[in-house]
Amino acid sequence: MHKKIYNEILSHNKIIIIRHKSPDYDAYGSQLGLYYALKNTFLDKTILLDGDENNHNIFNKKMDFVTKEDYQESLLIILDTSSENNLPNDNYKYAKSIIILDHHNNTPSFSKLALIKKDYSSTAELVTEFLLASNIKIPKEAADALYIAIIGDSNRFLYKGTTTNTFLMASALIKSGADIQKDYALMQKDEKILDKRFRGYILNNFNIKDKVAYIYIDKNIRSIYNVSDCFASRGCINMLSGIEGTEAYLIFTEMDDNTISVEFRSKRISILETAKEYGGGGHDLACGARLPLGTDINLIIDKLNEKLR
Ligand SMILES: [Mn+2]
Repeated sequence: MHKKIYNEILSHNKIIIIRHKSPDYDAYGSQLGLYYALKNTFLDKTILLDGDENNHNIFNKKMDFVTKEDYQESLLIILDTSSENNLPNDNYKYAKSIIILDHHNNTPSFSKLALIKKDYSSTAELVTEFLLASNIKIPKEAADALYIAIIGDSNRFLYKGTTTNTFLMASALIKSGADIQKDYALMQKDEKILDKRFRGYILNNFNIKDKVAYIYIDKNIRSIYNVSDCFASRGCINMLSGIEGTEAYLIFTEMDDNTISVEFRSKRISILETAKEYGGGGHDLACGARLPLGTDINLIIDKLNEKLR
């Protein structure tokens, strides 16, 4: 599979690299890591970055302005998602060819080349493995981006996907020049005062029903604390971990695009099927979905409690 992907890259002069919308460190880091590595090796190829931006972009590199015409001429590489409704826009439909590299538990239906390793800590782990297997040099900028991505998704080698291979890849990245103290410092920026206070709001206002802790964040609360939708949902979900007597925790957030985002987390029991029932996806213990505004969230909580019983 590595060889096939390598040949596909070789045979295209124009390459667009994207990842899921509302990018986290793994999405951004994989995207930029692959970008810097390919750019460094294939000097005559045009390589473009596309996708929505948020404050997880600590990489000092902005996305490009990419048109539908660009897509029509390009090989598209999609990272860290295999699900069409999780892409930043619909232009993937026009791409000449598509490669997917992902570690989520979904089966893609729209690509001829997909490398999916659902047991991997991060997409960056499999991007690093691909680069090493293909003898593509990993320049320092790429090493830092990929290292941050692995750290972000594994929560510093804490989560279940962390294996000997994760450490091998991290080791290779440090050998390639990743400055890990600088990377940690980048990830640990001070938080805005209102962001901190918003965390307090969550801790003071969450609900518990049977085995599920949850909170519903509406737009009004977001505007009082002036927090972005991505911070309120993904950025704060860990605030509800470790509550005695619970098995799972959820944050429902009214998003800027007028959907409700649900972040699902579970301590032990897979809840992925429940996320998938609502059109979402992800991992067994950490997944997400989008719901139309006005959805009765009690139904989801009841369904989850059934599962956890
Ligand atoms: Mn990921």
